[in-house]
Amino acid sequence: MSTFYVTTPIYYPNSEPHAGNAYTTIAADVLARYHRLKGSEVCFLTGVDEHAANVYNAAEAEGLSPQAYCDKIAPTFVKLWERLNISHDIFFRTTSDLHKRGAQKFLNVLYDNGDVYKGKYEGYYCLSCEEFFSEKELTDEKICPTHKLPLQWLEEENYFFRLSKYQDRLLAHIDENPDFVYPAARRNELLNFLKSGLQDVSISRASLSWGIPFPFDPEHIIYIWIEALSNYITALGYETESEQYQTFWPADVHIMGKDITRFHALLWPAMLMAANLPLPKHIVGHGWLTKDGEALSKTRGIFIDMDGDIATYGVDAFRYYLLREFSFGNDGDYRPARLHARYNADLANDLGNLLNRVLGLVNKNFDGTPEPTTPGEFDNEIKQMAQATVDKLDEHIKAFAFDTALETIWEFVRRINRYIQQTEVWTLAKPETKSRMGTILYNSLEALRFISVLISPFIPETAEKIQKQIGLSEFDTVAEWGRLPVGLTVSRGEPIFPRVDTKKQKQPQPKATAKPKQKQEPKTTELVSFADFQKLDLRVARVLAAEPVEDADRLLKLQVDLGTEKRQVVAGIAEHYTPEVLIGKQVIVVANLEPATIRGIESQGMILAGSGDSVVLASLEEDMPLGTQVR
Ligand code: ME8
Repeated sequence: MSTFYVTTPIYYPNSEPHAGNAYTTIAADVLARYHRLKGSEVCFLTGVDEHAANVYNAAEAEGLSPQAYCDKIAPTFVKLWERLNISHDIFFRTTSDLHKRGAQKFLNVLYDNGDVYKGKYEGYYCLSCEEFFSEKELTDEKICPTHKLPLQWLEEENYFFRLSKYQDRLLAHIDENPDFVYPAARRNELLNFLKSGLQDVSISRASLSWGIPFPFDPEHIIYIWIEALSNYITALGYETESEQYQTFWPADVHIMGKDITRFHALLWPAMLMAANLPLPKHIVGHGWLTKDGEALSKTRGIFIDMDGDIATYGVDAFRYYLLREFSFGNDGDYRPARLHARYNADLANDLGNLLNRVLGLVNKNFDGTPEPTTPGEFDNEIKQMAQATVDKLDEHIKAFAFDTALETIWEFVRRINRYIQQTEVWTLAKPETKSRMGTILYNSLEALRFISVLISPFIPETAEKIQKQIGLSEFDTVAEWGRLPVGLTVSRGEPIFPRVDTKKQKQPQPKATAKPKQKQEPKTTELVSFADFQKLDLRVARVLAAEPVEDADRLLKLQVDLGTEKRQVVAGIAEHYTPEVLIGKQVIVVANLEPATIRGIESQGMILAGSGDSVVLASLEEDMPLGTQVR
C-alpha cells in the first residue's frame, strides 16, 4: 500500500488561530483527503509550536505560566480544525514528552556527527519570526522585513550548527530536483539566496528558560526553529524509531506560507543531511492572504471574519472560496464580495441547481433511479469527460494547483448542465421517449455521484450531502463511471446551497427616528410610443473576455462580440457571475446607449439582466447569430 505523509507548520499559540493558519491547513487537508481517496495510507500532521518567545510574552501579559497559557490556546486550534472539517491524524504539541525526548535525541545526533560547535553570536533578532537578520538584509531602521516590528539586539554565547557546510549539497539537491520546492518562483528565490552564501546558525539560547534544554548543556535551551522543524519526525516517533516513523518518513509534502519556506527548504534539509536522514519530497510555500490589500494584523485590527463568513455561507463555501479563488503560490486578497459571488455562481447555481433539477425530474417521472437502457447523443462524451476529469485533476493536485483542479471539476459540472439543456430531457416524458429520459437522468445522477467523489477532498460536507440526496446510504469513493445502482430512492432535494441575501444581513438597523423606508414597488413606468421603443438597438452578442474591476467588488469588465464589432462593457454582475462562467455566453446588449465612464473604465453599452433579489442575465432561448436584433 502506498503511503502519504503531509504536514502543516506547527503554529505559534501566542493567540488563537486566524484565517492564514486556516488557509494552509485546508490545503493540507485537501491533499490528505485526496490521497486517502486514492487508497493511500495517509498521515496528516498539524500542531502548535509552543516554546516560542512570543508565547512566553503573551502568557506573561495574562499573568499565566507559559504552559498554562498553551493549555488554554492549543484547544482553540483543535476547535477550529473541527469546525473546518480538517481530517488531521495527529495534532502535535511541542510541550509533549514525545517531542522533548525526540528533539533532544536529534540534537545529540547532530552533535555526535560533529556539526554543532560553541561560539559567540551577536545580531538583530525578531521575536515574532524567531530569526536573526544580518546587516545586509536590513534597512537603517532595523525593522523586521516580515513583521515590520523593531528588532532586538542580542549577544550571547551560543551553540552553532554548521549550516554552511551543506551549502553545496543543498544547491545540488534543489538544482537536480525541480520538484523539491514549489512553486518555481520560490525555488528561484532560494537558489539565489543559496548562491549568495550560507552562514552557520546559532541553535541555542542561554538567556531564555522557556524551551527544551540542550541534552549536553542544560544551561542552554534549543533554538526554537531547530526544535520546531524536528517535530516532523518526533511526532511520528523518531525517538524510538517507531513503526509509524518508519512507515511515513520521509514526508511527501511539507506545506507552509512563503514566510517560512527558507527554514523548510534549507535549514531543515541541512539538519536532516547532518543526521543522515532522508529528505522530504516536496516543500510547498504558498502565497500570502491579505485583506483589502493589507497584511493580516492583530495589532492593526486587519483580520478575515472567518466565523461570520462561515456562519453565512457554510464551511464548504469558505473552503471552496480559498481554494478556488487564489492561485496557491501567489498572494491573494480575501474579499467577502468575491466569496458571495463564488457562492452564488459556482456553488448555488452551477452545482446546487444541477442537483435540484435532476432530482426534481427523477422524482416527477420515475420511481427512484431509472435504468440506463437507451443510449443516445452526448452519452459517450459525458462518460469520457468524467474519466478525463479524473486524470486532469490528478495532474493539478500533483502541481498543488487547487484552483485549476476545482475549475476542471466545474467544467464537468457545467457540461452536465448543458447535457440537460441540449437533450431537453424535460420534454421526454412521453411513453415513446421515456426510456431515453430515464437514461439521461441516470447519467446525470451518475455524473453527480462522480462529481461528489471528485469534490470530496475540497468540500467534503457537500460531497456527502449529494450522495445522500441521490440515495446512497454509504459514501462511495470510487471515481469509475457506471457504479450508481438502479432503483435507489432519491430525496426530494433540499437546496445544498440555499440563497444568501447579504444585503438583508448587513443592512444597519434603521434608527428609531428615521422614517421607515417604503418598500419600493417595481416601477411601471409611463407608456412610451412604439417609435420611441424602436430607438433602442438591442443586439445578440457573445462574451469574449471578462475580468474583475479593481476596487469595485460588484463590477466586471466584459469584452463582447456583436458580430460586426467588438465592444467593452462594464456590468454590475460580479456578485452573481464569475468571469469564467461568462466567457462564451450569449447576452443581449443595448448597443446604442451613450458610452459612459464607470470607475475610470469606458463602457460602450449595457447588458440586459433580470434584476431583483438576484441578477440573471437575459438571453434568447437558443443561440442566434451575433448581432441579431432583439425586438
Ligand atoms: O511560523 N496568509 O508559526 P506561525 C497565508 N511556528 N498563510 C498564513 C498567513 C497569511 N496571511 N499568516 C499565517 C510559525 N499563515 C512557526 C512554524 S513549522 C516547523 C514552525 C500561515 O504561527 C502560513 O502557513 O507564524 C505561515 O507559514 C504560518 O501560518 C505561520 O504560522
